[in-house]
Amino acid sequence: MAGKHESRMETAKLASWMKQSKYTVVLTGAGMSTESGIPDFRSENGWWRRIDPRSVATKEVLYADYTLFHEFYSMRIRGLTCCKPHKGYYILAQWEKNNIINSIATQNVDRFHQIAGNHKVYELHGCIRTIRCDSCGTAHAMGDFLDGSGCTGCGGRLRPDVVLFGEALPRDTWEKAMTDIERAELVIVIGTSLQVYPVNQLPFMTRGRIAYINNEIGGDSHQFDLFIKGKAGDILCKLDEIITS
Ligand code: BV8
Repeated sequence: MAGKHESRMETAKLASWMKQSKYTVVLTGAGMSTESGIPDFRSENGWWRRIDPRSVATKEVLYADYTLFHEFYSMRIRGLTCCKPHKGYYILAQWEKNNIINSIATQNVDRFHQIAGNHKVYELHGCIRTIRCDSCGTAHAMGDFLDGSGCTGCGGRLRPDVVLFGEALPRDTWEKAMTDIERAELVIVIGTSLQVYPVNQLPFMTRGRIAYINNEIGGDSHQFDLFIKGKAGDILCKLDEIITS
């Protein structure tokens, strides 16, 4: 794996690409939030290691085992209350403000990008902070979900506005993210194993370069023009130092 020195070279190279690029899009996954204390899904202490994704985040479980579904999402929602965006998130917000990046497409549902100040954020897998009735779609307060209430209108099951396995991604959001990525000169992929379809196809739709910042290389690194092994927060700080120096 790249040693310290190589990572520094790669980081300098990415910084130069960012300076040249007129249209840069960032794609983030759960690895962007682990430094904020939120477990990711598939690395050592990720959620899914202990709970198989397809056994919980699905429509089937929502109807076949609401207790499990409710327990899993309540735990994740409560886990959010003591976490906040780390420095890397604020760097991305500063980069949007300074037109260094154009937009962020994220698989994350914690809304940390918006909390840190980014405005053009495509939530490809929805948001865990808002609740709706799965039958009639009526929005409900978080408290209604956490205390296990049913829909006040139709008695249906309440659920977070996340995209469950087997559900389609929000069409408009997907289209916008795809259009941005297609026209991008540079796509920076941060903290994702790229194992979930169809988001794992997104980076490769670009006409531009693809840089991958991750703790580990999941697939083969040849798919990317540049791979920087490291923690999202650290690498974003180093990139920002170079760009703003
Ligand atoms: C759809 C819900 C069609 C919200 C999530 C068989 C083969 C191929 C595909 C399929 C298949 N069977 C089914 C499918 C399709 C399925 C899929 O892809 N399954 C996978 C698991 C095989 N996809 C779907 O069902 C999608 N819908 O296809 O619909 C359709 C079309 C029309 C009409 C109807 C249907 C829906 C996918 C969305 C599922 N929802 N979550 C929630 O509970 O959160 S997915 C879940 O995984 C999260 O959203 C998460 O974001 C996402 C992706 O995971 P990552 O973000 O990549 O996280 P992961 O832990 O995997 O990786 C983190 C990485 O970061 C690691 O590499 C780690 O090393 C690194 N890291 C950690 N810390 C750091 C770090 N790197 C840097 N710094 C750090 N500090």
